[in-house]
Amino acid sequence: MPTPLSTASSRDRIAQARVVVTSPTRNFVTLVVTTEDGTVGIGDATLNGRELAVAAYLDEHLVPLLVGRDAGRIEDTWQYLYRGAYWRGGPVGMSALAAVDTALWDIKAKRADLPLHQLLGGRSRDKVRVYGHATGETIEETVADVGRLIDLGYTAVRAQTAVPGGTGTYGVSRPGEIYDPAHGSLPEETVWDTRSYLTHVPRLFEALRDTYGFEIALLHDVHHRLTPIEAARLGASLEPYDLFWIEDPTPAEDQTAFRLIRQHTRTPIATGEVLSSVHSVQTLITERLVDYVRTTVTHAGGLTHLRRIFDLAHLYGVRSGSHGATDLSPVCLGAAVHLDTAIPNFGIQEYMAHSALTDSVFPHSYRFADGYLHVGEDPGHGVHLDEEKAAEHPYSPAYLPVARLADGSVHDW
Ligand code: CS2
Ligand code: MG
Repeated sequence: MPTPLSTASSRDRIAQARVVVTSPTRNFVTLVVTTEDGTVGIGDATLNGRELAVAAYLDEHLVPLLVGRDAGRIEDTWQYLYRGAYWRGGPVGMSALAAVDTALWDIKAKRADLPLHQLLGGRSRDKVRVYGHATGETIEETVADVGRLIDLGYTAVRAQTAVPGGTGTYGVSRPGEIYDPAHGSLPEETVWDTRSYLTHVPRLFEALRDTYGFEIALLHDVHHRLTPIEAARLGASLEPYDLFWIEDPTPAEDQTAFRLIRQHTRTPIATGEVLSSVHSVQTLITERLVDYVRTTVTHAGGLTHLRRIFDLAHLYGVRSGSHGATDLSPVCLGAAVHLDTAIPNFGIQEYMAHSALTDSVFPHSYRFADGYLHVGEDPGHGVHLDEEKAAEHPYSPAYLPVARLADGSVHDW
């Protein structure tokens, strides 16, 4: 039987794969794969707060299997690393696999001298609609911040506001900083008050509709903090404000919880940013329990597997709404914009602009204009890594916060 090694001409083989960990504003893990003919492809493997686990998985367990393989056999490499591991899936393994997959698609597109979306079937749309983030300590501050995004051209905005009685509310940035919840060598501990939240959030959206009318699409992230019946109540109380979606109303891994939410509200639902496999969204999609699936390139096994998820979703009228927080590197966003451009059932793409420093370490050809991301026409996914600059910003430990209730017990953050 021919093996991948014996069928590849020597120039098609992977000569080297290296992991680069860098922290230009925040930590990123990047896999750099080089073929014998000198083509370089890169993939994002960043898992917020657990970065070095993925770096070690790549360094110790995947890189040794890659060297000498045919770089063109993307599907075979995916199956070999996924099924061959015996221990399948999980966020660490799937992020590592995603980086390999993304780098190999980058290489294939560069060697074909085509932008990646051409290999995924070509354009289904000219540009990719995105939503931005508005935050505030008070309803007034969030209303003003939504206005700032509208002025920047956004047609869709996610709105979060601090909740009276809580601390360090999810989604609210530190003064003068880009929103990034990961900080410090120990997790920050915040206090969560569900009752206060459930009465406060409808007031925010009432104020937003009073100020800006109904044309702007408004989104809200619940961040897995409610029980199914609480989520059902929130969805129903937000119906007058016509949200584009509520996101992660309950912990995403409990797929059947969404049945109960669905019975009680017509507010559209999105979930999936913490999920990494088609199997973890299968019930959500096939029972049409959600409207948008938020899995993304980096945490869901790369373009190969994410495409599989979105194809399943397409059969059931579910659309994509990929996670795009700044803890996913520009490499993830660049690859995602190609997939968003190509698939028939694209819904929306989350977009939080990276810092200028992050962008200088990862120069890229995608660009934001008038509320949309425009995919570049450079060969590959169009995102590069400046290794010299990356080396100036070494890894710096940072953890996501942990939420507790007033009685001190741990809650979902
Ligand atoms: C979030 C993220 O973007 C989102 O919707 O839920 O900000 C999330 O908290 C981080 O990506 C965690 O790493
Ligand atoms: Mg979210």
